[in-house]
Formats: sequence, C-alpha cells, structure tokens
Amino acid sequence: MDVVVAGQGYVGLPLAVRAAEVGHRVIGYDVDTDRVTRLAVGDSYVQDVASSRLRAVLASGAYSATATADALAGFDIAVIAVPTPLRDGVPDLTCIRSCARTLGEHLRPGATVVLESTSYPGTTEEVVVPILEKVSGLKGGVDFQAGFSPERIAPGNKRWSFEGTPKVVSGIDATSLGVIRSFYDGIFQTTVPVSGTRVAEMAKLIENVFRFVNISLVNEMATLAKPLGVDVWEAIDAAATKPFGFTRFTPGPGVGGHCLPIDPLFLSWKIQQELGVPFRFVELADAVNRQMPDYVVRRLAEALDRQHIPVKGSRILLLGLTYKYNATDLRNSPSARVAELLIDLGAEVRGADPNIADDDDTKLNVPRVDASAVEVAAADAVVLLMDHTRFDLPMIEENASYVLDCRNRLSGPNVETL
Ligand code: SAJ
Repeated sequence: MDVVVAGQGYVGLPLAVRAAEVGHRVIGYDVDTDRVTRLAVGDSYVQDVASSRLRAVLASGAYSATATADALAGFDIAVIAVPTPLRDGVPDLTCIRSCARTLGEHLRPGATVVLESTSYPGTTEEVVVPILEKVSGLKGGVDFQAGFSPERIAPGNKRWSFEGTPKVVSGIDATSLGVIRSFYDGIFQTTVPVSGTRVAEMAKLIENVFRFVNISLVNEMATLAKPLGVDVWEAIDAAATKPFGFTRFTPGPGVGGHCLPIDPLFLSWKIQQELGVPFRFVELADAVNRQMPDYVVRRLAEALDRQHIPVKGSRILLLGLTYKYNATDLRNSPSARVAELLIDLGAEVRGADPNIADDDDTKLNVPRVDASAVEVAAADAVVLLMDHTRFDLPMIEENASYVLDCRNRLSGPNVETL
C-alpha cells in the first residue's frame, strides 16, 4: 500500500522504515527540512534506526522522505506521529492539528488515517477526525477510516524489538479497526484490538502514569530512607526478589525524556477540564519527581559542607547529561536542572556525557568536558547522574575525592548514594 508516516522522529522513522521493509511504498513526511535532507541521504538521527537500514529502503525505492505536502497525494494509510508537548502544563496539539489539515487536503475516499501521537482520550474523535472531515469534505467512517494506535517506543531497549512489542490498535468503527489492524499485523508480531479509540488513548496513558507514579514512589522513598539510616537501594533489590506482584523501579535525579514527564499530565489536564477534579496521583508524582534535582543539590551541598568546601566557587563535575541510562537524548533531562541550581549557588559546573553525539546542537547550560581522570580528580565533587555503559566506573571511584552516586553503581569511602 501507499503509506505516509507524518513525523519522522523517534516514533515515525522506525515505523516508516519497518513498513518499507515489509513491502509498503512509504513516504516519510516531516516539516523539518534539515531532517528530510539527512533522511534523503540515508543519515539516520534516530537511535534505534541504523543508517544502513535507511539506505537499504531508500535504494530499493520503498522509502522516500519529503517536506513537500503535495507528495502525500494518493495515500492509502497515513500515520500521524508528531510531537505532543505540554505548553505551561497544557497539552499542545498544534502539530496534530496542522498535520491533520495537511492530510485532509490529500485525503481520498477509502483512505485511512491513524493517530499514534500520545494525547488525552478523545483526541482522535474530537480533534483529528473533525479536521479531516472539514478539510476534505469527506465523512469519517463513511468515506474514510480512522483510528488510534499508541506508540511503545523504548529507546535503546535491547530486550523488546520494535516489531516484537505488542501493538494496541483501535478504530472509530469496525471497518476502521479492521483496516488498521490488518496494516499493523503486517508490521508487528502481535496486535491488540480494543473496542474504541478512547480505550487505546487511555491505555497508553495508563502505561506511562504507572511508570511515572512508581518512579516517584521510589524517589520519595530514597529521600526518606536516608535520614532513617536505611539503604533504599538494597531494600528495593530485596523487594524485587518477590516473583509476583512487584515491579522494580529505582530512584534517580529526576524524570526526563519525551514521554514520562509529559504523557501523565495530558491525562490529569483532561480530567481537570472535563470533571473539574485533580488527578491526585499524577500531581503528587509530578511534584516528587520535579524536586529530585533539588534533593540532589541539597545532598551535594551537605557533603561539601562536611568537607568545609562552600558550594560557591566549588568545582563540580556532572557525569551523564542525557535523560536516562545509555540514552542519547537530552530532552527534559534532570541534569539541566541540577546544573542550573548549582550555578545559581555559585558553583563552577562542568558536564561529561559520551552519549551525546558530536553533532548534537542542543544548548547545554554547562561546558562539556571529557569524563577523564584529570577532570574527575580536579573536581571538588562528582555527581553520577546517569550510569552510561561507556563510563569508566573504576576510574571514577579511584580518582574522585567525593562522588554522589545517583544510580548506586559505585563503591568506596568517597562515595555516597542518593
Ligand atoms: N527512571 C527512573 N527510575 C526508573 C525508571 C526510569 O528514575 O526506575 C527515569 C529515567 O532515568 C528517565 C525517566 O525516568 O529519566 C523515564 O525513563 P523511562 O525508562 O520511562 O524512559 P522513556 O521515557 O524512554 O520511556 C519509554 C516509554 N515508552 C513509551 O512511552 C512508548 C516507557 O513507556 C517505556 O516503558 C520505557 O521507554 C522503557 O521501558 O524503556
């Protein structure tokens, strides 16, 4: 089939390349012309899509990238995989609306549009379908099909492959569900049909609220166990030996990334809007997770104070600036907040992260240095924020005068854990 995947980021590009590999003619559409230029020459910027795979589908003609909306004419299926950020705590559907309008201009009778971008329950049927109908003059469920299928991209996850991760699918009606399920059955090993788009939209948010709340639980436990004199890490490891009814989460310097700090707030916003009541678990979890960078800085200040080193003028080295273990992505990373708080206290902060690509132009708020023995030894204190595989942990233990280890990976008389 002729497939359009609108949005060629960490969600859209893996889907576009996989759809091309299984035999569809795929157009990867993105409004970012720099991205399209890189894609057109087979240069992948997505961690889980090797450039060699991209070049292969380009060479076969199964995939092409474009920023030109007119190239989308004639699609059988279009998937919307565009960003859904929060703006001042409010869901921003600008990208979804704009994309729906563009697709509406090229929508033909018999075609199908699937939303994959994470949003609150009702987005597909209250926002996307009405725009498609208004722009195209066609009727959803009559002239065209539509539905929602949440993405489950787990960057760097080696255990679950893209096509091996079960895919929830839904439609605005039975015909739409049938077409959408058939499409994804050709790409994923397992599809999970549900009764409607709101169920699928809610399922996605439940997945991420579950993680968000449980991470905040262990984060708060970490801040309380320390003054109680309990090693929360050892206690979590012991709890994790329970073979049922427990999922292991670990404390950290905060919750970053493109999903966890954002998706749950889509749901709490919708509940507040529709029902006029707060989603208390999400609000509490957000408050706990947001204060973890402050807790890291407080622990660091106390440690420096014990060494009679004022924070002001101290030299601090942050190790691991991306948002999670072995990730290359800096979005919403807690390291930025930790650095900001330390700079406000007058510290001289440096950051080291071997996972940040040399051509990553994300503006950091600290000078980047190598994670070298010289830099480690020269710091008054080192903070291990993310325990990337590429860090030389024994070198850090050997050369640091003090380390605040936020991931419980180091040991030694000069090491404290979060
Ligand atoms: N984090 C902790 N403690 C934990 C787990 C995570 O502090 O026990 C922190 C991470 O350091 C990071 C943030 O939370 O800053 C988010 O971590 P994450 O593992 O949830 O990473 P994401 O954002 O890449 O989550 C994605 C999600 N995938 C989708 O939304 C489709 C999530 O649902 C997946 O479960 C997760 O990948 C995964 O398992 O890799």
